Amino acid sequence: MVEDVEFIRQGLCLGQLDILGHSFGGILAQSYAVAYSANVKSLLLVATASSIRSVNADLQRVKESAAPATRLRLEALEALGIYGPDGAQRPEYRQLADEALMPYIYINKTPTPSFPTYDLGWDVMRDLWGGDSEFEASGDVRGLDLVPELRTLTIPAIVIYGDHDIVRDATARETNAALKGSTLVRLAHCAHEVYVDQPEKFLEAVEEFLSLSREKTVPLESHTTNKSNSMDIINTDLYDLGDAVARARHIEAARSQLAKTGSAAIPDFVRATALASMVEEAKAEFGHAHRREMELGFNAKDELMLADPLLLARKSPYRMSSLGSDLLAESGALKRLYRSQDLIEFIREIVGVATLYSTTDPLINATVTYMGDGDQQGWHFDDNDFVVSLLLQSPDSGGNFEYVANATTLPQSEINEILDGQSELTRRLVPQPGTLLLFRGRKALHRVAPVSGSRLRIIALLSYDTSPDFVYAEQVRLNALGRTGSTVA
Ligand SMILES: O=C(O)CCC(=O)C(=O)O
Repeated sequence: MVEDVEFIRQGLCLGQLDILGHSFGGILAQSYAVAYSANVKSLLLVATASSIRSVNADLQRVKESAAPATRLRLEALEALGIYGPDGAQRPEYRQLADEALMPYIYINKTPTPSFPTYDLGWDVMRDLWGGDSEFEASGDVRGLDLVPELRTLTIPAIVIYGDHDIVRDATARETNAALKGSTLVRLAHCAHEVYVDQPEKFLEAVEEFLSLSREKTVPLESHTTNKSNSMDIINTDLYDLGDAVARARHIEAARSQLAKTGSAAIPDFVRATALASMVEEAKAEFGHAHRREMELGFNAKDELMLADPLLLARKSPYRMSSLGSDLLAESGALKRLYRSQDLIEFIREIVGVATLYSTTDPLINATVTYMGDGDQQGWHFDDNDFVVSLLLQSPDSGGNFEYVANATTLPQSEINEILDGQSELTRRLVPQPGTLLLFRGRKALHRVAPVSGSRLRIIALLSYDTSPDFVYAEQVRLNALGRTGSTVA
């Protein structure tokens, strides 16, 4: 199919193309862009996916949400074989599959269901998609995963989908994260046929994207969240992430520090002007931060979850104030840095994971904590994979970051010593303002030692996860921010 597109491009003497692909067409558009990137000016991906893994997860959700009787009958027909002797899908199966799919196809303009007798190339469909179920692609497309190759592209791209789409948030975010600098647009009240359900909003997004991508000097910016250009924030004098050699050197240095010590400190990562604006932003919101004074357990993980109940019951003090992410402006330096694909890709390569995403949690994605005299944050493991901290302001003294890497597999006696402040494994860091600090908070037992003096310790905490749809438990939001919803209580 990719070769067919190229054949048509050449046959029509077209130059570089703006390619828009919807649904399966989007998979074809991505495959073409990967094979012929030099021929693609921009990529518009609508209600689509970048891996069959995600397609199958999307379809599974659709099937699971069908009425129980429909689902049972679909499965019974699947066991019998969904293709009839005429080589087409059995009409009853096709009708039930359409019924299950319909709420995800249109929500505004549901056409009168007529269930036409499909006159398609069933043989092609069967080879390509598979013959066992409409809800699992198991034919030739099985195993297709464009994500690694999409990461190598530098083509301007937009990913559009609906909030009622077959395509789940996680699927759209997978594509958005893979395509450097791409824009993500989630249309409200809109299902899979986005151009039918929300034609005006769809066209507006497409037109704005095309006009921005034509003005080469204007950085692409999202309708929603992904400000792509953060080079005015990152200190490119020291960290020129646009230069492949320099970038690889920084990644290697941080990676080896992480492997040796369980954390990687990247000093002066943000420009002095950006740091000053982040401090100002954080100070301006201090009055809205949630104050907590409580004792909490250390949130045991992995093997430690089976530890002695007495150890699990050990608590440490939390005295601090935290600002929810919803109170930081999306256009501010902190949020822009947090959401920047430049930063996310940089961290992803340092920590050596296949995928890394900002969290979809509305309250805990980029947060700020403030600690005054006597404040501290008790020993704990994090729920998400990676927290990256950026110290904004040092206190007069104290407030060191203490941690023990890979603590989830330590003997219980060692955990007791860590909690008692007696373990020799504990490392202490005194971060400086502007230092980006990476640590595997899910595996490292860590705390912030008591602060002293009148000057606040102010730190930004940027949460990332290898899964695109990570959100924190309500109890975590309640403990940290005193609320679970996005308005101040
Ligand atoms: O404030 C810090 O330095 C560390 C914060 C922390 O422990 C966390 O985010 O889990």
